Amino acid sequence: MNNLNVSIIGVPSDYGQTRRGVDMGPSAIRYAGVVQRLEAIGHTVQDLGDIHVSQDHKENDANEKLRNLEEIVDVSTTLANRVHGVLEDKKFPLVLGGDHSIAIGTLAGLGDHYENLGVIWYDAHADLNTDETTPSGNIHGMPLAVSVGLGHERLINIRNYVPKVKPENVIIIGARSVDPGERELIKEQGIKVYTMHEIDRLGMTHVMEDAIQYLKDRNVDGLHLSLDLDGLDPLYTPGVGTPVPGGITYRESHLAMEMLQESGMVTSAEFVEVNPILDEKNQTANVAVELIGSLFGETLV
Ligand code: 4U7
Ligand code: MN
Ligand code: MN
Ligand code: MN
Repeated sequence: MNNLNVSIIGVPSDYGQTRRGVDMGPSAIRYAGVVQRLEAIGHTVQDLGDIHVSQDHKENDANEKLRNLEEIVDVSTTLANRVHGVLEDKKFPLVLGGDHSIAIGTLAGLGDHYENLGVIWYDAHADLNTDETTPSGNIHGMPLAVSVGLGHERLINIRNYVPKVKPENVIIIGARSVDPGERELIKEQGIKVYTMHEIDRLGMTHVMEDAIQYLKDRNVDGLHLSLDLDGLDPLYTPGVGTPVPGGITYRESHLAMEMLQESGMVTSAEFVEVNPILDEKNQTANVAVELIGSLFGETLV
């Protein structure tokens, strides 16, 4: 798959958390050369630009358990329709964030195009909080729960169907900061998780072989990669809002992307949480673009 038609969608939203700057993620990733990188591999790339995101940030949101709910419903709805349109045009959607709340929109645009979508959630966090369990009120900690149909009804009903993905078709990779409510959901919903423990113990090769086989056994007819740059150790990707030490290495991450490429299963992807204000010389956006290179078929020789 070295001649895909890739459509890039930027989502300059920081409404899912409280640190400004992650809205500049799409610019930082473009500046790091994403379009040229994909074209050099042989893909045809169309940059659709950024979707419209309002910029009226409130000082104090009345809704402490669902900060910026209205804005996030707006962004998600616009993004979902854009992503769905890209699929109907038979193109590969590549979404650039923005904080991880944007995945609510991405998955709402994908889920009704497939019968049995699979999702790989590459992240230090599980993003399985709801307005009832959230310790922060930040919606970027909720998108995976929302996508499996749990949480506020405004969020789960984007594009009017629930859920966007079956919980048993979801695999989390890289988890090392999981809240009590999220642990319960993982058990209750049967979500597959490879924490840092499994990555240390089995090695990334084994983890990815298992993950790919699991999704094949489940007969998924599409596979979305949602990659939060905080899945990597902050040593490699310091420009993220919620860094957690003890993360996935740079090489392990390339290996994971290369194995996903080899599987031929990935049908959409998003790269989120790049915050250039917290970064060092655009290092985090550069890593994002390098990983995109491996995911889309770049080889070393
Ligand atoms: B990210 C957190 F409490 N779980 O809900 C929360 F630790 O998209 C963090 O993965 C969420 O970066 C991190 O606020 C969301 C917290
Ligand atoms: Mn995340
Ligand atoms: Mn349709
Ligand atoms: Mn995270």
